[in-house]
Amino acid sequence: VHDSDGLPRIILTEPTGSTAEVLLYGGQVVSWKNERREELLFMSSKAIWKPPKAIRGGIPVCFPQFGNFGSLEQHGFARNRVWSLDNDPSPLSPTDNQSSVDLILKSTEEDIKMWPRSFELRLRVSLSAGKLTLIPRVRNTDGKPFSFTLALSNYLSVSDISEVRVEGLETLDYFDNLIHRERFTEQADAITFDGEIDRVYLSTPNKIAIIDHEKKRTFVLRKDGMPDAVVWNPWDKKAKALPDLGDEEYKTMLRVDSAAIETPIALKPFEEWRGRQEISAVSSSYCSGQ
Ligand code: TA6
Repeated sequence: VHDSDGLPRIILTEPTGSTAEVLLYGGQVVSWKNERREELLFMSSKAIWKPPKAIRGGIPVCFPQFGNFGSLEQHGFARNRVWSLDNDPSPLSPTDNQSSVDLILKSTEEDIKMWPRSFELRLRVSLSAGKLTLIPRVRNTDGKPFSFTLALSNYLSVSDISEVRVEGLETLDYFDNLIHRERFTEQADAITFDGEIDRVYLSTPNKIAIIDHEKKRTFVLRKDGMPDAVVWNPWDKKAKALPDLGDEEYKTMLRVDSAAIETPIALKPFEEWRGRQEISAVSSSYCSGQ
């Protein structure tokens, strides 16, 4: 664990030389570099690395509420809390602690005032060659059932948003956050970007490809237990309105979240939900539709 700008972080390494950095603050991945030391995740140059502000970039964890789909603050409070190292990650298999870390956030008295349920939120972050895996788990440690919505907000670094295509969401229904969450159906071919987009795609397949032609790189997002996917780019007007995002930085980011939003996840007392997402970054040889 090493401590720069006052926020303790864990650095994961693996034999081919890629690295990842995870903060205890927010349980947030803030960097994932490939073996050529290229940063694969977007981090705003104006991100505010100071609690209680959420850091704009990497992979914020939105829990127990996504967006303002509920009564809590935007995106819940897990991303604004300091998590701890989880010394009892069972029943997940033990891992070598060089390329994997287990974090935990337990509800506090403070939290219970805001969201009167007691929970244990765990996150395993594992790094392997060309792949970053996140396994979120939520255990209901309360005496009564509760439900939650959740998202892993993957800020991906792209060369030029107008050169990016997303495959895997064609023909799906989505909520459009820009039009009072009205429901639409996606067209039949890949999504491209020429303006602000803020959508929650529903019941998506487990594989979504984000193809960045210029950087000759494709991200493949595979997910289980999180049926929905958020696609967000603020574009120019919103980017200027966000104090923690550079005015031009919408051009080099795309957020594609693994999420459970439309159908909140319901847990009985002492039941545990587990999700999984894998992001892999593959080179130019990847042709779409594979
Ligand atoms: O759908 C994603 C979204 O809710 C957008 O509406 C936008 O608000 C974005 O998240 C950023 O939210 P944040 O609280 O991180 O500034």
